[in-house]
Amino acid sequence: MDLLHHMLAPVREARSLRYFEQAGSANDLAVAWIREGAPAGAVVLTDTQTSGHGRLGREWFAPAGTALLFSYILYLPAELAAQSTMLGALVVAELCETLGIPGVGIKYPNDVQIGARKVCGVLPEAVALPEHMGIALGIGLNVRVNFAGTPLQNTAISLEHALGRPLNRAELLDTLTRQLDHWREHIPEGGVYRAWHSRLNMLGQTVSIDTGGERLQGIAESVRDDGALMLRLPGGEVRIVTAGDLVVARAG
Ligand code: BT5
Repeated sequence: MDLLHHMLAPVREARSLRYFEQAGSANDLAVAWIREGAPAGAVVLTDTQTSGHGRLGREWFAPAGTALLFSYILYLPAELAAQSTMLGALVVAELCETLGIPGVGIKYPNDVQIGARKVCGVLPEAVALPEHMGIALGIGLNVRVNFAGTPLQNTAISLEHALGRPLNRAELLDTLTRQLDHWREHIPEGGVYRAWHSRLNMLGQTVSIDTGGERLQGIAESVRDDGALMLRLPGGEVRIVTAGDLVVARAG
């Protein structure tokens, strides 16, 4: 077990940490903590979740003892809140690179991939406060999830399988949260956006995207700092797409 109390000591030295062996959802607990006045940088960590979720209420699969499931609390002006997704994906991509894993990239809008497989999903949930937004930045990182025989076996991957050696989740959490502290200061000057954008792995490719009602296909040209995708349609027109699920159709 790599989330034992003493292993989390370095994390606790740097921030307020609430750790649960089991919770409904780390994000839900962090949202409640924001309403109680949580300090920036505070973290809710859980070994397993009974209602861990992704976007649109999708289930997040993470058996006990296999994943890093946490929610990092930060406060941003409303106009920068969209960059919290970028912040989360950036620190995980950086971690993978530092570990020496090849083929790391970010798939718009919120996945970190190794090759074409998802190793991490990011889900920010915002609370509107009088002066700014409180954000519970949920991160689900597969450390040693065994996907064999699950519906995710061809689309998901775990860090230890990519790396071929064991990792310690408490150490990974310490690294990630320190990088979150560091990079969140660089959101206002565009540093996070630039570092995130340079890691996008689907730019220039033909993608199809479900915008919630409409299915569009085109070339993913760029993503703006407000998180909107610029999609060049077959007729040449560029459409600004603000949300949706992106499928890479083929290499462009
Ligand atoms: C996400 O949603 O990728 C965001 C996941 C965020 C999870 C964290 S854990 C801590 C915090 N507390 C929470 O309750 N949530 C956050 P989305 O883009 O909607 O992707 C969900 C889809 O990814 C599912 O429908 C599956 O297809 C796939 N999926 C589920 N579990 C996966 C896993 N462990 N690895 C890779 N893919 C997975």
